[in-house]
Amino acid sequence: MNEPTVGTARRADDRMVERAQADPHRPRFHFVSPAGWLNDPNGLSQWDGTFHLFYQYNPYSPVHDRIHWGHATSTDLVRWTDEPVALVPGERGPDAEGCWSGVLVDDGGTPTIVYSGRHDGRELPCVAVGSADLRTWTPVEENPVIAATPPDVDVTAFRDHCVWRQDGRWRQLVGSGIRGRGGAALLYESDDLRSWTYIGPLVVGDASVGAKGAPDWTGTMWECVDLFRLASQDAATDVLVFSAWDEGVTHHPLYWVGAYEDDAFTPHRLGRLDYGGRYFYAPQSFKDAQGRRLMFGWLQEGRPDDATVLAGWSGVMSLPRQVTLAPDGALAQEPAAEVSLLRRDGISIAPGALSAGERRDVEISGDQLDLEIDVVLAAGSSLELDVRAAGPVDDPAGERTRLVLERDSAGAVMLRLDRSRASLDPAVDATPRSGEVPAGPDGAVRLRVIVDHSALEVFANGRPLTARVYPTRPDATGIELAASSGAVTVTRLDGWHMADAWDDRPREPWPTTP
Ligand code: DQQ
Repeated sequence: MNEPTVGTARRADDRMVERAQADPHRPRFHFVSPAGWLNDPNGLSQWDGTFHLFYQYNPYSPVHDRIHWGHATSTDLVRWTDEPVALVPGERGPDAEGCWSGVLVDDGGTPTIVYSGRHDGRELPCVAVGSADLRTWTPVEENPVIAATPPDVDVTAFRDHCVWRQDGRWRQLVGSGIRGRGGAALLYESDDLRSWTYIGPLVVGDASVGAKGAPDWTGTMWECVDLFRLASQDAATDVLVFSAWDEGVTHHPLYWVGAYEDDAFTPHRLGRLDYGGRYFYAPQSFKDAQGRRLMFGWLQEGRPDDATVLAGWSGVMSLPRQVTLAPDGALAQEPAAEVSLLRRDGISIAPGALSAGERRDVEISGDQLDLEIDVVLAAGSSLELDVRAAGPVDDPAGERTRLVLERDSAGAVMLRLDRSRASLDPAVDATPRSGEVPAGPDGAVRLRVIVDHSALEVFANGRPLTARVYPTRPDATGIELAASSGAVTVTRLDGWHMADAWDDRPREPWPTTP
């Protein structure tokens, strides 16, 4: 996303919903907005058993403009009901140019949103209180509740919030950056969510480390900061997730694993949250009633803006992911268990050993699939898994999205996404993606691949790679396995068709109370 625009569109294009529903690239079991624009997940929470997903939303057009908060609820995290739009930019005042990202907290029983109000081209923290059913939201008179950025700090930007209770008081992080240094999370404290005291920077990055745009470059501003504690068997670790931003460019989500103590966060290690980079951007997480740390992120588009406008919709919400601490101290992610509620008509096969150069069709096909594959890679071997495949493998008129797992002679395993032949449309993004996969000495990798039209979510031993693909051929539904080198053994392949999460009723850009 480039620097968001501030336009004045207030009238929906009347065929937008129809066009959105007819688009073959629109996912059928990921959450998408009724039509128009969707970006970050906001206000993730569970109240009396119901999950609430709010999101950055433009109900008028599929462009980032005068952002509202859309709202949907679910009891199982996969089938969602549209709720009335929660926040609408004011006619004037601190959020007249948009209600940007934020969180939902329980203020002694009162649902309360802390968000970034945009006005005069900059954002400041605002608060809105909700009715008991979380359907009606009223911005408070004190907005903006923090009227200026901290004195004596030359910030690159100041927006997005992480708010929690600590020692009987509220604490808040605001995403920011310090000019000439790097991204930052700024710490505040409050008794009432309305009046805030600046404590100082919790942690500041160093934008001079690494090449600008490298996959782990921390950027000049941190969007959507999210601080949480994760417990493993014998230790608790603090995690600070942020999305690295620089001069209008949304780079990628990263995380620090470290220790939060005494108003400071000591980073121990930096990790890439998702190897897809900007295709899993601005994530937010929450702890559900079972104690799981669940996360959603925004899958940005990979086709040009004019194609998106024609399509009538933009932006996909990821499936819910459970985040845990991996044995190597990094984060592990898997789709939440509820995703399997949508599985239908499974197949279970054990393809066994594949010799170098051998290629096999898998007897499941489609554009809504969930695959689980256990593979053992000998040193120097690689497995190719083609999804959304049409045509013979060497056919220039064919299409195929290729995932490659390769193990080098030293035993290191890489996951790669090759979209160079994913679409015959030359205008869509085809840049490759890759990242390291932790694997034991036996080279075993558990792969989970979820295909939902243009949305692709892949997990290799818990490391995710998310992307978008736009095949043009209606028959681009094939699945193929191949060993491109060395000895590869596929010990298990389970696959399912995935049911639609939506019925065929047209969705309303301005949903009414269900
Ligand atoms: N999107 C929001 C901002 C946030 C950015 C605006 C990240 O609050 O920084 O829609 O995608």
